[in-house]
Amino acid sequence: MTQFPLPPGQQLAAAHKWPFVGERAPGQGPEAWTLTLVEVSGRRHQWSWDQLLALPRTRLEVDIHCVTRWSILAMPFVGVTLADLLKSAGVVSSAGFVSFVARSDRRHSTSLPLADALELNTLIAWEAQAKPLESVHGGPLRSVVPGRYFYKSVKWLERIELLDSDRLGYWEATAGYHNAADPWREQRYLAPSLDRRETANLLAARDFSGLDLRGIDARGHNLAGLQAVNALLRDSDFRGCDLSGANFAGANLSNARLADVNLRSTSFLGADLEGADFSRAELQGANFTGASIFGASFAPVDDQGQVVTNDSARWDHTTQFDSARLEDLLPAQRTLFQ
Ligand SMILES: Nc1nc2c(c(=O)[nH]1)N[C@H]1C(S)=C(S)[C@@H](COP(=O)(O)O)O[C@H]1N2
Ligand SMILES: [Mo]
Repeated sequence: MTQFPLPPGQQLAAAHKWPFVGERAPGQGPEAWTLTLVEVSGRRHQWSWDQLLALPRTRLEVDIHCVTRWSILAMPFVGVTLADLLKSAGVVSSAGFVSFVARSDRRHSTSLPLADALELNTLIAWEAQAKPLESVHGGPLRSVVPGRYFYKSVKWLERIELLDSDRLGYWEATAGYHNAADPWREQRYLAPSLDRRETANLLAARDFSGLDLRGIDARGHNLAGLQAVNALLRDSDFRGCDLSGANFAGANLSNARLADVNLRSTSFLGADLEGADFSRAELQGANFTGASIFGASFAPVDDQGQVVTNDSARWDHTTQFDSARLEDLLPAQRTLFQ
């Protein structure tokens, strides 16, 4: 069911431009897709493709909320609910957790408390938008967990494991994604903790190159000329900084807060700027060539989802944008560049 307004910090993407995020293709395996369920006891159940299609079907309209700030409302999925799948196997489980495991090169997975997964109406889906699920979106089979950030929905689902104790998923274990992932509470990321002193030393040295400083709070500092090549700065907060002439080539600044920042002649060559906020920033001479700007904001949006042009970033002919990449902006943001 569609809920309005959007969860905090999310913006609408166009339904016909469903972005793909993360891994792009499944790993090798037998051609015929099967789904395996492993109980806590180790007991296994397996469904062939035909057996899956014969299970009770559910059509669900799911609001997709990606942690990099784009949402698509009411995406229609068809599949079998996790509850019906368990029922069909005669499994009544008191397991605490469920892990969804992908057939992918890195054995991608994600987990949830089993009670939450059931209550949220988790779907094992093979169809979206009335078509077989496309491979980039996890076809032939993916899990879909309504009411959680989309990283809780695994593409190329091949195994479901019931667990007594939780086993963190790939993004949760390696990249600090929040394990609870509730978009209404903005449970996006956990940052590694930097102590005050460490932060102060780093800010004074103005060299972040190659460092993992996710979530760093650098608000209001003079960081002109900062070197931050290939730095991991997701979810960092630079609001009100002077970052003129800084070098963020290859850096990950997804969801970074860059509102009210002086970014004159700053380089974002090939940087990941998904979900970053540039409201009211000065972008004269900045270079966005090769940067990924999906879900980035160049002006805040109001309650109606319209951009507040008065609070837009400022740029001119010396700002370098890839026109092709501007197509990736969410519809409301794109209007700024027309
Ligand atoms: N196997 C697998 N599943 C995955 C991922 C991944 O990298 N590998 N990324 C997750 C993330 S972060 C998101 S936002 C969604 C993206 O799904 P989409 O590409 O269909 O939009 O898949 C999730 N499931
Ligand atoms: Mo994501």
